[in-house]
Amino acid sequence: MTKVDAEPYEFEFTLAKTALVMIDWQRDFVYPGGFGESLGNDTSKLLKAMGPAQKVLQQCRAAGMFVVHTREGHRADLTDLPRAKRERGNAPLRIGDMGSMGRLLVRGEYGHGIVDELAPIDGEPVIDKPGKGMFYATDSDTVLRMRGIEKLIFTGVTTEVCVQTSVREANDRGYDALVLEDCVGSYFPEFQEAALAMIKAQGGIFGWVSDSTRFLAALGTPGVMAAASR
Ligand code: TIU
Repeated sequence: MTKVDAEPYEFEFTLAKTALVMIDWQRDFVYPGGFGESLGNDTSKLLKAMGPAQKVLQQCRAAGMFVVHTREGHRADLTDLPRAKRERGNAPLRIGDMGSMGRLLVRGEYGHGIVDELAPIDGEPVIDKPGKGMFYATDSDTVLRMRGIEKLIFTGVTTEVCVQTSVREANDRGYDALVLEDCVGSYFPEFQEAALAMIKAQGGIFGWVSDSTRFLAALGTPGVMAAASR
């Protein structure tokens, strides 16, 4: 059992029953010219979480942890796009419209893809989701349960939208969630803070919060860890 220093108290996990979840690290959110910017956001605000998330991804891979990635997006014909999601707001460009990285939030477009730094490798499922949460209208629960996964460690964007929605969905499905605060990014610093506070309040009503430094210290040097578990 590995113990991570976290709030509201230590998060315990065993490697074989834990997955690293990389939420929506897509160009559409992180770079100018995509969906995030079309909503009026400053995409540069998300970049600082990418370095720590990359370090966590590399170390989890080295340790042999199961890794899953998600992408928010829609079919090219937009038949899975609710009217409300397309029409709400007054964005100049909407989902399905052409931006500088291709059609916004449409599967297969360059902007819909995951950034090179965090790109999935063989053996890491990529879950395409039409909504904000990773469980709604996806096979996330099946993929995780087939592997016996009980605990989820989250990085991704944005903290209070797709990460928090996924954490809440995971909580209702019986998973324990740990969010690494320097590995999740928001366009709004005040929402980042509030979202993390909500997750760990009331004795961990939705889960735990820690950071990459404390998590990686607990994970240890992968070689040592693998030897210890033999
Ligand atoms: N707008 C915003 O903050 N986020 C999203 O629309 N999707 C995700 O968080 N992935």
